[in-house]
Amino acid sequence: MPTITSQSLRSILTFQAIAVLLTISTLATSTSTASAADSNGKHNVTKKPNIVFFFIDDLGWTDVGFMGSDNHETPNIDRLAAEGLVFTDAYACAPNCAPSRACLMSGQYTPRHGIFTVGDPKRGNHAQRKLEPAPNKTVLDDEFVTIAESLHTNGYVSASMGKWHLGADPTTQGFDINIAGKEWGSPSGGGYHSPYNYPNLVNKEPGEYLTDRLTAEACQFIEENQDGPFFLYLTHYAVHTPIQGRADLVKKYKAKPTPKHHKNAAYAAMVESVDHSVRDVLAKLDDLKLADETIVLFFSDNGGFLGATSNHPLRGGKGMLYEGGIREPMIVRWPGVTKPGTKCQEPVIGVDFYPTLLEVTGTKRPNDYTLDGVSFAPLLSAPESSLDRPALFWHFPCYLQGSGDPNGGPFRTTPAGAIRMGRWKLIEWFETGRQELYNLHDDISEKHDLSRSHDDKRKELHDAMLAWRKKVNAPVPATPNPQYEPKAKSGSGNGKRGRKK
Ligand SMILES: [Ca+2]
Repeated sequence: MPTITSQSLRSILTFQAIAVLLTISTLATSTSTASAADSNGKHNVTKKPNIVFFFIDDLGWTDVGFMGSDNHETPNIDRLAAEGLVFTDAYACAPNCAPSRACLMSGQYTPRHGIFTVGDPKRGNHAQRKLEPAPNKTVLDDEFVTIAESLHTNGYVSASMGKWHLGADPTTQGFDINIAGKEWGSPSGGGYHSPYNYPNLVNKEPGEYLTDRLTAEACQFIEENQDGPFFLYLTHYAVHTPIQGRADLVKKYKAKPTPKHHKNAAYAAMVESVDHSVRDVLAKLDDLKLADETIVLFFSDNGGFLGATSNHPLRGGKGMLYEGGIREPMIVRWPGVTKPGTKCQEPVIGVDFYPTLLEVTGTKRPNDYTLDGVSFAPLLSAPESSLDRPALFWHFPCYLQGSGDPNGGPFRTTPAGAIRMGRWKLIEWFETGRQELYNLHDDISEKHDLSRSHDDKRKELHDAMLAWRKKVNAPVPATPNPQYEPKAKSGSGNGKRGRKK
């Protein structure tokens, strides 16, 4: 919980942000409306900023140039980073798609909405599972008040363009417009090249590339709603499998020397198409003179898929609670509030976006509704400050096929939970009770398990995780799987491979 001191600091920082905003609002040309306040009355916004949220699928922590990719060319994303604030310790709420998205949209951790994984929580050979995993939901229940529904109460027009994955149609969850979103977790409307069959997407040129088309739709939405305020959730299917890039870009990467880490030419092409999306949307904001009154966010839903990319220097990838599965590139650009070229090392996580967007837009919290995150709005103008939050949590009571188990088992993950507190991170494996403790400041690659040498710290984090699980009523698998056959367990896997989705 924030202390009185931090609340005071927060008020000061917020006041500074508002002062800057007041300055830029007098220069702006839009006519959108005035003044609102949150439930505490502490953040008066004189002008409602537009929100453009680039939410990329499966993008790894180092998949973009500004994060150190050794191959992917992303000059426009790099420009966005240079013009805004980069969060170095930003996390998805889960190591795979649906739960991460459910947390982002609902503002609540996984145990509260019950979307813990994608599809079947028993993914993998049943004879190799020691435990019965927790039941899983695949649809975000209507009772959850999404960020789009909240922003709607404040006059925002919102569009979801691309992957939804939380039900049949995002317009049932507060979005005014849905382009291409369904329950699908991958581009199931015909892949990345037209002719395809996505909701509300009429086929145009044969061979048209989906990422390009969603970008064009996004630009049209901005143009049509330029009087604002608008919330554009540009939730690209890219760079999720199938790995299909634009032919001209694939050719370009195939002609380049083979890099050490990011070797897949088609995947590199997919990343570059995302970069083109950022290029075109930023250009549209510039053309319409909206850049100064638009908050641009860039984030991803889980770590890079090891069948297609590397998250070096992070350990693991999509489907794991190691850093490679959950740590994300993240940028916020809000001219006049964020300072160009700044970085923030304060840990933030998917559930923080909801309260942040409420604060920066002056939108009221929904009545009697839990928000698990903390607004990172104070960090935008003061990135060296702290949110004074005790810890971040993950809860994944499910199995995912593909290797990555620290004991050499056949799963990317067995049921597990994790906590990050300051520089420390603890992972607990529910099958065995094994715990791993890492000091992320000294060991970002999670190579050195300190659980035995730092038992007091291990216990401190474990106790905090247990208290959190109790608070959110998190199910911990404990029932033995009657079909478990100990001899069925293979010894393959070293934490670096994961071929299956
Ligand atoms: Ca994903």
